[in-house]
Amino acid sequence: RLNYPERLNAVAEIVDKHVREGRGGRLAVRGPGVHWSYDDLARIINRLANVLVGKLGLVPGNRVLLRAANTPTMVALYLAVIKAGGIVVATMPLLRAKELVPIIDKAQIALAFSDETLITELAAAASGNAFLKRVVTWSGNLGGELGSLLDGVPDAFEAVNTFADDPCLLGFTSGTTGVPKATIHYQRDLLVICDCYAKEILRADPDDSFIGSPPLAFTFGLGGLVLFPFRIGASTVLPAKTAPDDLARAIGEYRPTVCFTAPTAYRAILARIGEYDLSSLRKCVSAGEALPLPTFNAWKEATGLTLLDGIGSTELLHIFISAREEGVRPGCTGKPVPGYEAQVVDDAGGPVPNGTPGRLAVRGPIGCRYLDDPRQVNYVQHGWNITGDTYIRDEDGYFRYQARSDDMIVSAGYNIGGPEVEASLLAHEAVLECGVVAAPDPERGSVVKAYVVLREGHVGDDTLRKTLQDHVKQDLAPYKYPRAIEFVDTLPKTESGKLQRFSLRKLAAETAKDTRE
Ligand code: 3UK
Repeated sequence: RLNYPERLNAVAEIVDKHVREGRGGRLAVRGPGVHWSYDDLARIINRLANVLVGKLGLVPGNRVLLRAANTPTMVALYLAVIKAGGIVVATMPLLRAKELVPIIDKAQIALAFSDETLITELAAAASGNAFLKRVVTWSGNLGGELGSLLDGVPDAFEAVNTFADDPCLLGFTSGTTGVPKATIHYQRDLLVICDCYAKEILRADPDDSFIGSPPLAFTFGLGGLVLFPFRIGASTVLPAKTAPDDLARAIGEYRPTVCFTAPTAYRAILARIGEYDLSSLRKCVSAGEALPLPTFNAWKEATGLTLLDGIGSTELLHIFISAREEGVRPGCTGKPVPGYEAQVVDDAGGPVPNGTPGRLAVRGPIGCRYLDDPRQVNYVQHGWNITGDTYIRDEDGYFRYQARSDDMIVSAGYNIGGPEVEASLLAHEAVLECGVVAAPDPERGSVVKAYVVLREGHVGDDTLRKTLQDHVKQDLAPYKYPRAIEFVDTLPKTESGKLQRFSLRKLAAETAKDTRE
């Protein structure tokens, strides 16, 4: 399956191949004002690669920062850099100058591209920076400064004859503390995730059309919205906006068949499901955080579709444990993706028995390689990738998520996973969203504290607090119930759709301190 030649340029395999083999007329990219065939896409990539090499002096191995929402130009630039043998560093659109600086410095970026709408923070980061020499902007589709550079540039560009193990992207992790970590990925990795996860689990076909919300700077989005569709000659849809409501409307408008987003977006769409036409969808993938059983059930009931849960990471590029359409075990993430092995281990790295919680260890065709980072030894131990998640493997080989290992709540000697309590709360009709973390407590060390966003029409008072506590006590081992419940309007989320547990924990610690004083 993964016998790639020694020399491999991923873009030649995922875009040019379709042109070469007579499929160039097929649809590749749709978006506002854009309807590109594979012929169009290949030509645009070639022209951009000619700009990169001919006008901006890119040589293979150079790192190029890209900054934009998920637009057709962003996709084309991403692939042009790789076709020219460069290394892409894509940044999350919402990052501020002070968050961009460490990325520029760590990756030693000399050349950057930015959509005009996102230039302010990049310009601030670039000013006085020792590495960044040139920032090119564009507007709309291939317009503005980039458009001028494209004038008169030839349509042909021979893919740089890279090695399969030449680096082609640096994925920065969204860590909450310290210097950001950059994970190195190689030309072949881009094909590996298509040929393992997408081919064996997702099983889309060339007539499928993909849509979703994760930014391309998040490798969940890169795979789901670019590499997976293009590998098989299917198409991708890039709507202007991708908040849950916009995504749901775009599904009605473009009628795509495959959707990639995070559980929180599926919940937000469910809350207003009557307003949308989702009838074109046939496959829906959920990743980024645990998929609670009530969300899985509600999606099934509302759409008839099985949400395909999968855990992936920036370190391993994409999903390595996944549910599959046949034999889904709701409440579990699933089984290792073909090509990968997974086990649950103790602190010494030895496997624990089935049914016992421990650290998730994974190995397969892609492994974690940080760029010049002492934290490499934390992620890779004895040849296994330690993802930082606590899991239980059951008798049948299904992996059940517990929590990020750092997030496990220890209360009066019990280990409690916040996500399990969240899933229980979400099954109650009053609860729209929730986050469960440890709050410091003088007697128990910590107590379970829930932050709850209510659905319209419910009032957050002591009666409801008691009702929710009783609900959890009925549903789970009683010691897991949230001793503290706070009703809030929103929960802090990252740009990739993850609950910021760190912020909630901090809040819980501050509140606990205030009430003690
Ligand atoms: C958590 C999940 C439970 C888990 C990602 C798909 O999320 C991605 O990458 P990140 O580097 O975060 C990795 C961590 O996120 N997680 C992700 N998916 C699940 N936890 N169930 C899930 N289904 O803690 C993991 O260690 O941001 C996801 C594809 C590519 C990705 N980069």
